[in-house]
Amino acid sequence: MNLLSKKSLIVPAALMMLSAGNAFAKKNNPNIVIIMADDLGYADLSCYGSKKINTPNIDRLAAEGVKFSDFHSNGAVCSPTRAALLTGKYQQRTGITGVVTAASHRDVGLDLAEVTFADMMKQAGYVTGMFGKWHVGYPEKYNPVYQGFDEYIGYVSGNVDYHAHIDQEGYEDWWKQNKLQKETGYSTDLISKHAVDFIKRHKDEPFLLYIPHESPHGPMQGRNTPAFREIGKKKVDVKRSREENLVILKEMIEVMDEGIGNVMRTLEDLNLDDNTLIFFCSDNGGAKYADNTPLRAGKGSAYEGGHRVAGIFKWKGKIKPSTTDNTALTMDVLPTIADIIGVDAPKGIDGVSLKNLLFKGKDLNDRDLFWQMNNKMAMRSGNWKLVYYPNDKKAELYDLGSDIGEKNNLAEKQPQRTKEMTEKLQAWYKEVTKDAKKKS
Ligand SMILES: [Ca+2]
Repeated sequence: MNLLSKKSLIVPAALMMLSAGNAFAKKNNPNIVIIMADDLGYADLSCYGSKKINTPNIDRLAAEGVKFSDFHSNGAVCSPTRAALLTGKYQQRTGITGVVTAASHRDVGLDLAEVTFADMMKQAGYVTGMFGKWHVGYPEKYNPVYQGFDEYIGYVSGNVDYHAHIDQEGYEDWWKQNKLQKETGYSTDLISKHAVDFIKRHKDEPFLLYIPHESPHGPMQGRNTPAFREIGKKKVDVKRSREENLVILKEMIEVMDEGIGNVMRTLEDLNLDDNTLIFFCSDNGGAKYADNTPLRAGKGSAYEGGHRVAGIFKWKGKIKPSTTDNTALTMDVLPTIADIIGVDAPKGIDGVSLKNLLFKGKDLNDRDLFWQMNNKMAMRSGNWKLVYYPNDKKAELYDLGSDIGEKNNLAEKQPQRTKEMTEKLQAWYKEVTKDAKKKS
């Protein structure tokens, strides 16, 4: 869809008619809630093995839904995964292949011509709200309200001071719709509060609620950590021991879990939980203080620790509680929603619907999956994992079935498989970047 045709969707009169008609026709369509943690370690939830961090509410989502052991973020850092979530495509097609940084990317953003899941659902008659981190464009013209979200409160950078709401470069960064607006509070609590308020206000109509949390991305700040960023000043580091930071990390994740619990209870109190799909994931692997056990490396890496993340879908009465080792990616969320609400997904997407897996336990068809971040690339074909460094033309091959920690490089023992996978990975990269203008 080009920019012109997308813009034609937002002609107010036409949209009002469309919304009214669809809202009536699809009154029983499920509400969709998408919750994304930021830089959460694979083992930083108790339901994924943490012995230190208590996440009873996310644990309940996992116990009452489908818990993936092999879910992946499309990127190993923030912005690329968000571009893939929003569009259902490999992010390379959108040009957002790296972090949209506060220092060097203040004038780029996700092209408005991209059709996001919010555009798709708005067109299907949903009211759409987003509370939290955007990170696919700083300028006002790339604000979420121009990408299908009726309501937006949050920040557009990669991270803000949790109290002062100032980005790494010293810019004020807390928005209500497309305007900067100061608000007092701890960002994780504000995000949860606005999400709950949105549900209460829209309980009588189908809604999409996107909750991209700041937690547990740095800066490491709990509810009572004083603000330390100031407008006009670049970020400063607070000196603390690793142990002190681990205490704060635990609080950051537990406060997010508490807010997710408030969202879940609000849905239950309003008798919406049997008509609401909730999805939870992280945007990439855990960073410096995270626990990614048993995976190798973490955020930014082409090893599993960079991109294998928690992934949970819950829908009371529709999804039978279970665990699955099917491999899925962030870009599968959009086509899954399209399939569930009965609309056509936008053309040219790469993700696949997980509906039959979620509802019927039917395994996904085999498919090759690919990652690329700066000078690192990776590919999965079943349990085979290729890690490739294009600058050095160096390939590593792992059998995740017996070596989840990617310790035993089999590239020399299996030259043919390594060669074939490398060629497929290179062909994929050529294809997904052929029409894309690189933005980050
Ligand atoms: Ca992140």
